[in-house]
Amino acid sequence: MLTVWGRADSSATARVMWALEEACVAHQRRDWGGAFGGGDDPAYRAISPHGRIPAITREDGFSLWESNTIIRWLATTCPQAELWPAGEAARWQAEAWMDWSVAPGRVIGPVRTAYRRAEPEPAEMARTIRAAAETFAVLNAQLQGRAFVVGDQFSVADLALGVVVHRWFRIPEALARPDLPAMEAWYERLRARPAYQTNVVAKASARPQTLGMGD
Ligand SMILES: N[C@@H](CCC(=O)N[C@@H](CS)C(=O)NCC(=O)O)C(=O)O
Repeated sequence: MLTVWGRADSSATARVMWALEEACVAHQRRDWGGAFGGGDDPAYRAISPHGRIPAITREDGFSLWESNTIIRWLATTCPQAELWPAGEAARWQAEAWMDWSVAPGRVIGPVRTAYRRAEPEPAEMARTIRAAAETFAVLNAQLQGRAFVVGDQFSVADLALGVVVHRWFRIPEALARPDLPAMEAWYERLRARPAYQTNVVAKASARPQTLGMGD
């Protein structure tokens, strides 16, 4: 059985848990990182060199770290899950969007920091939301006329980007988050997937003090 090391409310762990459930791969999760600690454990560092979560291990000694790399491994070792889009062009576009997925991850953090302050500053909130919206607008444009990130097939690209988008839509409306209609329609399609609900929506919402924007 595959073991995922990571706390459930971590975005990177949620991405891997979601992918495993989409691919119907048997797995168990061990709470790790954050308040659970373990990141500095030398045995854990041997499988995750930076001590970050998540990592996966298998009884035969195989292990892997970095959530998008774990998703690539999963898509390759479980071809029946059809997580790689069909065709050369779509397959490599999916790789590109996966690599790009760090960009929205970077801009959502400052938004969260700004409105979690004891005394939030409107100018900082507006500036960080504007910067985030510019990045998410790129994804919105890509999703115009497409059901999923690289076409009509759900793929690794959706898995790489779906978690951070949940954080975007958790920004309260009152903070003037601009409308991104194609991205919103895609988000609704993701929300209709049970594995997304269980591993992303439900887990992020478990931390109301952060308005559902766990890290
Ligand atoms: N690029 C890495 C990011 C890993 C990462 O920064 N994980 C965070 C949680 S989302 C972490 O380990 N934080 C420290 C901790 O939880 O102890 C990935 O996608 O796996």
